[in-house]
Amino acid sequence: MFRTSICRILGIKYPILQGGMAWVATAELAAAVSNAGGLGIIGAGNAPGDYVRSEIRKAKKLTDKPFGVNIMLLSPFVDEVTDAAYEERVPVITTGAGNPGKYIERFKKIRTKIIPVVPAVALAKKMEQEGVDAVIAEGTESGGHIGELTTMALVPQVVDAVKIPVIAAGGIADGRGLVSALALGAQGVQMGTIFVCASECTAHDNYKKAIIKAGDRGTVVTGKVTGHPVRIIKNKLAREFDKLEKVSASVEEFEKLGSGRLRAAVVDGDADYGSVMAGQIAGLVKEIKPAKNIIEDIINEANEIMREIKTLSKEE
Ligand code: TUI
Repeated sequence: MFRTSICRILGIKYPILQGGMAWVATAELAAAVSNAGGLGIIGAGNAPGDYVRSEIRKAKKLTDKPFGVNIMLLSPFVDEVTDAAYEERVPVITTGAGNPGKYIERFKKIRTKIIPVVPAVALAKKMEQEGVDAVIAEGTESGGHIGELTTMALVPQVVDAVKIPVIAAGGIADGRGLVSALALGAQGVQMGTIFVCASECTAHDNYKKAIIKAGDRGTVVTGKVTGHPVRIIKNKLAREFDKLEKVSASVEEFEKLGSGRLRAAVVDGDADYGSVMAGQIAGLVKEIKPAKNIIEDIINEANEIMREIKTLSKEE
């Protein structure tokens, strides 16, 4: 059960992708997720090509299963990161924060699967025309840089607009989320926040604790005026962003406040003034456990729900 088209396309056991989160999604996390039957993804974020290349090589040593690299298209190093992923023949590329159009042809030549994140129907259609293998329809419930539409509204509209497989992301962290995404027509899910709290994730413990402590209203969207809104856990940094918003500060002031803050949160464990990116589903994340247990718990719960649904459909 749950062996969808995306499992066949990517060569994975379960239709579960791990978000390629900047700083957070290192080779260790990606390999653990791939070893557990999902698709682990290394997050390139704003890192230089050499760093990404060494993470790819590390992941190859840690797993013999397929894994991916997420290329963050706003990165100043996007070209060298793309070169590294191409030269290392990474099996799957996901992209975020932009239109990957100019990189598609090159990866298609070497049969790398390419899966862009799309925040709206128009980009999904465009990507399909340009020959991508699938799209990730990511709702505004997600952590980090987000679009405007909710997962519930976005996913079925993208599903209806394209023929390629759609992967749902945003607000998903358990079996209920997986079954819901499949009900909306998705062929799989991508999850970020829950995998931050995988034991194998190298993010600082304070980052993980902030997610575990967060409730349903524990996140906030910052930096809307910059054109790149980012969802983070409410903390002192979030309040500073709020102050800037109230005085209609310039884009430069927002960018200055945000600069280096993700690294501070993930690497140094600064949960007060760091940018603790996490999705609205943080309230559902209660513990740190191995990636294998995260995935198995999700699949078991999803199977249980499917059994319940079948019984329900037989009742008058
Ligand atoms: O990319 C993400 N999430 C991210 S990237 C990131 S690093 C960052 N930090 C500060 C500011 C900006 C980035 C942290 N989290 N998710 C995938 C995603 N892609 N969300 C939204 C989009 C997106 C937005 C617009 C994808 C395409 C797009 O297209 C615009 C166009 O050119 O058509």
